[in-house]
Amino acid sequence: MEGALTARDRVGIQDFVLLDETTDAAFLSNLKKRFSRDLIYTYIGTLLVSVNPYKELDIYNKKQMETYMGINFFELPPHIYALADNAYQTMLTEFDNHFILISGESGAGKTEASKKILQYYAVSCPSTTLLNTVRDKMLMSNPVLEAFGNAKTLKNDNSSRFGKYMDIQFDSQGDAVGGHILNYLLEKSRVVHQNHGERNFHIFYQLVEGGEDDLLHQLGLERDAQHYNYLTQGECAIVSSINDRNDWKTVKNALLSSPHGFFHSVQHLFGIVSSVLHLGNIRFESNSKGQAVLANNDELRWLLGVDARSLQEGLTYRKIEARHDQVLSPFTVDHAIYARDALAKAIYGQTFTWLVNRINESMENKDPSRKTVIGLLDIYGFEVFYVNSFEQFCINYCNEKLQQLFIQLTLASEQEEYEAEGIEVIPNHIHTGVSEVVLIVVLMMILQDEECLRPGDATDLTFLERLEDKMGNHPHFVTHKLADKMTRKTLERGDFRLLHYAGEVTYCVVGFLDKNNDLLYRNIKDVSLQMNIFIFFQVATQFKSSLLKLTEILMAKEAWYIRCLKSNESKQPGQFDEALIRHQVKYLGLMEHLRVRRAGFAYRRKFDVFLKRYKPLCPATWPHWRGEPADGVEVLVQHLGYLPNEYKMGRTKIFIRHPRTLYATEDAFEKCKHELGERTSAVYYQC
Ligand code: AOV
Ligand code: MG
Repeated sequence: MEGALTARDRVGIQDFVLLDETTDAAFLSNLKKRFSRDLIYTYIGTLLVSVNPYKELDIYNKKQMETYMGINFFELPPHIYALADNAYQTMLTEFDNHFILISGESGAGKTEASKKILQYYAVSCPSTTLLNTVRDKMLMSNPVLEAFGNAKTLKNDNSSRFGKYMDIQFDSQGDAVGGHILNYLLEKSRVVHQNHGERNFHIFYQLVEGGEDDLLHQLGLERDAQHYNYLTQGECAIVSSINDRNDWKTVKNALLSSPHGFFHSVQHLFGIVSSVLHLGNIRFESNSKGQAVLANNDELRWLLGVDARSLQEGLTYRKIEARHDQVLSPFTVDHAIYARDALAKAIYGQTFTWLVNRINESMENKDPSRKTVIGLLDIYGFEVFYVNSFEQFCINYCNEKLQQLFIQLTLASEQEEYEAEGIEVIPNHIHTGVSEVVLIVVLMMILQDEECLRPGDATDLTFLERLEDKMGNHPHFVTHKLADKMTRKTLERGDFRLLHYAGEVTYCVVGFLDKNNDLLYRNIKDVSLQMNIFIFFQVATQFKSSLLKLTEILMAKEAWYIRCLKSNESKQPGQFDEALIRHQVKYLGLMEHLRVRRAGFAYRRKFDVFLKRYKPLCPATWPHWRGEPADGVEVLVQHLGYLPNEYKMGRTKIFIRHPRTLYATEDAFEKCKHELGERTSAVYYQC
């Protein structure tokens, strides 16, 4: 006992469910104690809390992976491998679908977590040479998509600028047989504009810094990021934590070495990337009539597969359809720049979609036999900058939606399950209603679409005025008219503030309608069609419906959660910023989750599943129980000496209050399995 207490004191408690008191202070103190010993993982039941260490820890090697393979969740110290393994084992034994929801704000460690899980499955699943190729493709997809979809922001040097949901498909033996990626709303505006201290997508710098002399020569590129308008607006092309040359090699190898050479069009891909850079260097000047003309046209010849004349025309004239005719109306310089940037964004966005499609084709499972999946969700985290625009609006809405899903799935389902099982346990009032902000944002999106479609005089400001009319008095929505009264903080005209679950964010409405429309001028559209580029309308609404679909996909699966916490804002190892972490613990609802887990039962299993596993522990249930599974479970737990307050029998499941009761049963099972040898597992898996 003495020894156990000392160990607890030293490394903290591995599962918050076992904390003596469920106060914020106790929670934070346990987290801090563990963090100071590089123990970044802690459980709340089966939920995994992870604190970003901002340094490499020696806990992700093959030996560690092997240690966690096939173990019971609570047997070893908390680890992301334990969660990955538990989801995998449960999928195999119960033959159903699962997903792992990884959440947390920008820079908290979501993408790293999803990579660790993928690597774990790559190593731990049984393998054959054929299946290795599927696995390689899945692993290979990471550096490629990160190069094209991630960028340095002020929050994170490798920030995901798209949402990613990846299904890993397994056959009944547990072999990974296929994969599929769904991607969400790439932040295309970054292609043409970066805020101070931020960069464009990694691939541009990788190509310019790391590309071989021959390749750069063929593409007409200079080996100097400073030469490109689209790479220098953030004034930080070189970042000490990023090695673009090395990353180039990794990405290129991933693209070229992919099995079956499905990336035969790699050269074309780099051609498109370089076209975007050349496009960005096209400048315009005003002629004597105030019309835009190209100031330099030597860049045009480097633009892949596009007729230079029609592009030049498209960038400087607008084609208007008259009754039986077409009229060319000249652009001003501002319009021309707008048209150029719109084209660059469209090209890049479409290239990204093309990449995802190629990766999906290569990972496609050709075998129609039954399979189960584990889905991995890694999206862009909640973010607040000095100036927040349409992109943050969409990203934060997405996080708000997922937080709502988390609450719905965990707290509400916990309550619903107890109710369905006829068990009364939860004294706390749990708020499970639709988030206020989600409702506001949906209304905003409807109004925004209306404004976008309104001919004539709709502007960002008229949109904001309509918002004020509709929602002027809403406590979660504040504009400059009401700012002083409501929050005593002033807002600029053109700003509005939303009170998100993770804090308040002030958005600048400038550019909202335009970014939502994502339009290309008519004749630029014609040019883009030569490159097979699609045009999207009403971005926010489309995003909303794709998130709705995602929610449906997730709701049909069994959920596992990883909640990532950012340890400090300066991306430094060893710094535990208490205020920052307390804030995240609060808005991620971790204390609420803990209280619910404590009020209820830490473990639950269907009667038949529980009986299947543990029946060797009781002579009356072994080798066969002839009656109802519930009665068998009752006989079994009586035999094991469970006290009445340690468990409850629901309608279809047994609920065990405390993990330690289960540990004891598991220990007994392991011992018994050992004694009975192969026979037990054979019977267990047969059922
Ligand atoms: P994010 O995915 O949550 O942010 P990342 O997973 O990219 O955040 O993590 C940010 C950085 O933190 C990484 O580049 C690593 O340097 C470090 N890091 C995170 N997890 C670990 C870990 N387990 N061990 C060591 N270092 C880690 V965003 O995509 O911006 O929302 O949109
Ligand atoms: Mg990320």
